[in-house]
Amino acid sequence: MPNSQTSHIRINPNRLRADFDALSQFGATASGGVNRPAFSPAHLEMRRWFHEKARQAGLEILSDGAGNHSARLRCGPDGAKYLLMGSHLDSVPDGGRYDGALGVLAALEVLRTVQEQRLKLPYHLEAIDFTDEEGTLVSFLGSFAFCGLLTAADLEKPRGDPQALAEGLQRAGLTHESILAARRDPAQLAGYLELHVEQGSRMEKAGVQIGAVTHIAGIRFFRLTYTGSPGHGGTIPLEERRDAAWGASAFTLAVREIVMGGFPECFANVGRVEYRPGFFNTIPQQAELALEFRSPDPDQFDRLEQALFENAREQAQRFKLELNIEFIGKRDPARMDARIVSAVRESAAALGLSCTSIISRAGHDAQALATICPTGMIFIPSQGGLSHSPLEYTRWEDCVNGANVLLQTVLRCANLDLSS
Ligand code: HGY
Ligand code: MN
Ligand code: MN
Repeated sequence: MPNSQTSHIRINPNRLRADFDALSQFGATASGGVNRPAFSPAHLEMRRWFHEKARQAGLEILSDGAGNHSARLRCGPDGAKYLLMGSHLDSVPDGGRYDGALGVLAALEVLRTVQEQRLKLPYHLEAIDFTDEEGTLVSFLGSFAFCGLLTAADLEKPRGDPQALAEGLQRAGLTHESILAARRDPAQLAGYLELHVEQGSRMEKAGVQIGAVTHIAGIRFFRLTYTGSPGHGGTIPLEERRDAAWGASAFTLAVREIVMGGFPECFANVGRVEYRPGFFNTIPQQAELALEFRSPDPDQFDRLEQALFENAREQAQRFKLELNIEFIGKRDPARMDARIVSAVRESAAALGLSCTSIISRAGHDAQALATICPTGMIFIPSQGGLSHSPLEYTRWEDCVNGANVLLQTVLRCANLDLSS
């Protein structure tokens, strides 16, 4: 498989479209995007919607202690493993409609298509929605717990607001204990496939329809705090100040120069700077920065980290500040399973679609799953490369192409012995 009997099978684009439009209403913003941080009321409501859709389709429903939930189709022999597909239904604040949601809905659509066609596969199928991929609370909370990678410290010192995490868990009826016990036995998994929008402009610029992801860049995130002295912003001579804002600002600009100057494959972002006390007329005593940086390559990652922190310390010295660097978390670079990458390429070719190998610069649940089972990702183009924005857009025909490549890859994986 696919053989002459299955290579013509396609997902139902109208049903997928209806689901996509319905889902885009949850947390819809006036600017055309969505706002559904993990465990927000809009996020929990859309999860009930997913649950209901799966139930209507006659699929089994499964939830775990980390809030990951799935629809399951038994289409393999008794005792078979599950081939998992999915992504995430949460969004960044004021995000776009496609990031994550499309992958979950396409997975559900593949299950319904296989069910309607009464196909028998060597594995069962499961469409999963992972919790908090975007990290408004912890980052990859669901997929890390699922893969046994989450630690108690990740929950005790989350990257988001601890109060928001506590309240969210309460709303969702989950606890730290239930999350840490959510690990799935990898022996039950045949593999993991994720369809996602590229979130960059490489595919659009190259005019290519499908991306077969070969690697996913790693992410490291840190909190840096510069501490100086408070004082009157209108009276203390500038050369006598210990102004934390100066250290933070000089470092932020240096981040740009370091990456652009020596790390062409890498990215870095200072996504938030908070000054304390934070008044017009008081010198900032403290500046706290949220820093993350990304690399597809472990060696470059270490060199970049060294270069960034060397500069951070230089700025502290220059402005007579103290500096505290706190490690918050990391997502290691991941390699996709070569057999699945080939299956994606072959599926695209069989559907008459152009395909390129591509490295994912964004993070995905797939990089957690790659640590426990054969994993692959399918990309489709993002218009203008925009994502984490209400302007995120992918042409509908590309979404349908992606879902069909997902379906045909699922069928093609039946010819692979993914257990070896
Ligand atoms: O941050 C990321 O790369 C992803 O969108 N969560
Ligand atoms: Mn995503
Ligand atoms: Mn995202």
